[in-house]
Amino acid sequence: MMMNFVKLAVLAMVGTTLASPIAMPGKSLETRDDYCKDAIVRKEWRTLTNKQKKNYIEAVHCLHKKPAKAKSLAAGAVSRFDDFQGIHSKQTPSIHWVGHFAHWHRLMVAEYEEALRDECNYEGAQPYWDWLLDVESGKNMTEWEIFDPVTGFGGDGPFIEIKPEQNPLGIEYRTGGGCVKDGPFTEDKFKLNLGPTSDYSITNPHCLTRDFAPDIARTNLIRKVWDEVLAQPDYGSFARRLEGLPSWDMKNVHGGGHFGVGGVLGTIGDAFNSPGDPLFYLHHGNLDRLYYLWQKKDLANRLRDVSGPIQPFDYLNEKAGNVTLEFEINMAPLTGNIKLKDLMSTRGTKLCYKYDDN
Ligand SMILES: [Cu+2]
Repeated sequence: MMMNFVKLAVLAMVGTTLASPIAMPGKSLETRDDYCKDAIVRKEWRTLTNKQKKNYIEAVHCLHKKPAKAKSLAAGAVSRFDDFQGIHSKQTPSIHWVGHFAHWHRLMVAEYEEALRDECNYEGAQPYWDWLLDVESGKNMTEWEIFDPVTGFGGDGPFIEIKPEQNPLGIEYRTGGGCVKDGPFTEDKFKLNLGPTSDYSITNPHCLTRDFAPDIARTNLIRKVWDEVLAQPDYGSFARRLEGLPSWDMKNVHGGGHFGVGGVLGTIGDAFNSPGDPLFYLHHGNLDRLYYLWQKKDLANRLRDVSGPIQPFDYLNEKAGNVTLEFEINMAPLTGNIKLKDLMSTRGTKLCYKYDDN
């Protein structure tokens, strides 16, 4: 409601022809959600046509063939696709269970989307994956459209036995673990160069793995948890509920996607190397959509509301303070420093996209 008044005020001030971005003197930009006028529209994967799906997958392959630009960051990176995995790997210890979790990943997905568009002629927006639809369908994971070998990302790997000490999160029912068997990202077509160890100075070509854990998906990717995230009264509690805990004591949608698909041995379940699975960007696209849906419930305030610890798990601020709008995310050398206030709006000064359902 509040936002409608703000919008009306803006329209009254500048007239009704808002063809180009107009800076509002005296009004800080982080409170605006309509700065960019030609926002691209992010859609749910299954709503794309087969041609659009093909174009997206081809653009990912294209990025995977372009030479790396950020070798100073991870010398083992070979491709532009690796660049993004490298920046996440390097910063993993400082971007999870912190106040800037949602903004950091929002920016990463947007930069990836921009690379697909600018460097690989992809004309669409970054799609997202609404896993609630799959879980609620009651179908087996192997039948979910997103894993289709022809129109999706391919499915599980073959089952690999593990020892209990390999499974600190106690993921009980797994069906895979090996190299993805079908679809566009099998070993012959697509190799990861960084990981699985933390030495990113070496190039280590290996396959994309998946290790479906259907019970993790089925119990975490549910509307009850989604609604709990949406019901949080402020950003700090929102971010905390979004990430949950690094255990299954609290069901959570972030871990549900990573470990439901990645299990114990799958790439997307590896906290450092998870962006090696192209599905990462659709999962985080959906989490970003959730962030926007939450913001929209009280947009005027939530375009300015940030908090949460600078240091991981430092919810009592014993080590450092909370992030503020002036807090800077550093994705160098992929992007320069960017303040949280420039990432609050998906249609602000830095970002320019929206979602199909809001
Ligand atoms: Cu992450």
